[in-house]
Amino acid sequence: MVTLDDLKTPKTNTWCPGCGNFGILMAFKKALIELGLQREDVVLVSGIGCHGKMVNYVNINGFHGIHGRVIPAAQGIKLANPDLTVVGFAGDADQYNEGWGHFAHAMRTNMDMTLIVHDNMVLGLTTGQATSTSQQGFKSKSTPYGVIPPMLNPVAHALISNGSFVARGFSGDMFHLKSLMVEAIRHRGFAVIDVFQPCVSFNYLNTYDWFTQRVYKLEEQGHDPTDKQQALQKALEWGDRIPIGIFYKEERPTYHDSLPHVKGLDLPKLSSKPVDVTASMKEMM
Ligand SMILES: Cc1ncc(C[n+]2csc(CCOP(=O)(O)OP(=O)(O)O)c2C)c(N)n1
Ligand code: SF4
Ligand SMILES: [Mg+2]
Repeated sequence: MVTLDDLKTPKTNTWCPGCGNFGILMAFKKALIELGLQREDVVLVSGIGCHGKMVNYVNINGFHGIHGRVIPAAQGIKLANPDLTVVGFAGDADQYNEGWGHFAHAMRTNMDMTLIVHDNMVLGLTTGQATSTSQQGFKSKSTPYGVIPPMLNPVAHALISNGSFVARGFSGDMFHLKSLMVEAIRHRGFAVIDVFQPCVSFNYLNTYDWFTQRVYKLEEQGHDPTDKQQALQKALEWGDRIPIGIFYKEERPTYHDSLPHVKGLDLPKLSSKPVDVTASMKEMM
């Protein structure tokens, strides 16, 4: 059984003191322990940004990809070895700006993996520019007079793109977030959790206090996570009260279930002996 000590790495943590990323990191480690997963069976894929350093702080397999491309890298890993548990960690700019195109298609495709988005509603690593989830009026280095367009709603988009598991968490409520991660990783299919993650250095609007005063748990309000219409209505709520929890989940065939011919072609199970391709080459000539 994996322990917190096993999951430690020798890397020095360089996140700002009080950053919401700490809650996500601890929730993930606790989720791995609760799930009883072995370190060698899990792969963490991250993008570029403060969130991307997750790969340095959890002692499991890791792949630090490029900005906006967490999903394709994670999908490639899962395709090559479907026995692995693959968890992607992306930033809001990473996933909802540069990697936006991948988001909707990942929902439809329903590959069996988890995506966790550190949604601090700002570009953290590049020192505080506005992003697509920044609120209208948010003043930043790139928007000194305030953000003009309305913010993007990732939860609603995930639902209308046929996401099979759509949730939202808050890093200030680590135990609740841990339970969402456990459910998401157990889910057969593509699971996404958008996580409110206060950036204490560059987002003075959406702070711990701001979220704490607003968030409420869907499961405490009798929400039915199998009702898509209700989920969509809840996803559109924003203001004095903002829901967190599981908006929607459904069981449906995963990408691998729908591709019987790739079953048994997992790379680690294939022989590494040289194959004679002369006959195939002749056929093509
Ligand atoms: C292809 C590419 N485009 C842009 C950048 C510059 N860049 C580095 S981090 C970053 C944004 C980080 O913001 P976010 O994804 O929200 O992560 P955070 O730092 O807030 O965790 C950008 C635009 C890059 N490194 N690579
Ligand atoms: S800049 Fe913001 S997101 Fe990045 S480590 Fe500091 S507090 Fe966290
Ligand atoms: Mg960000």
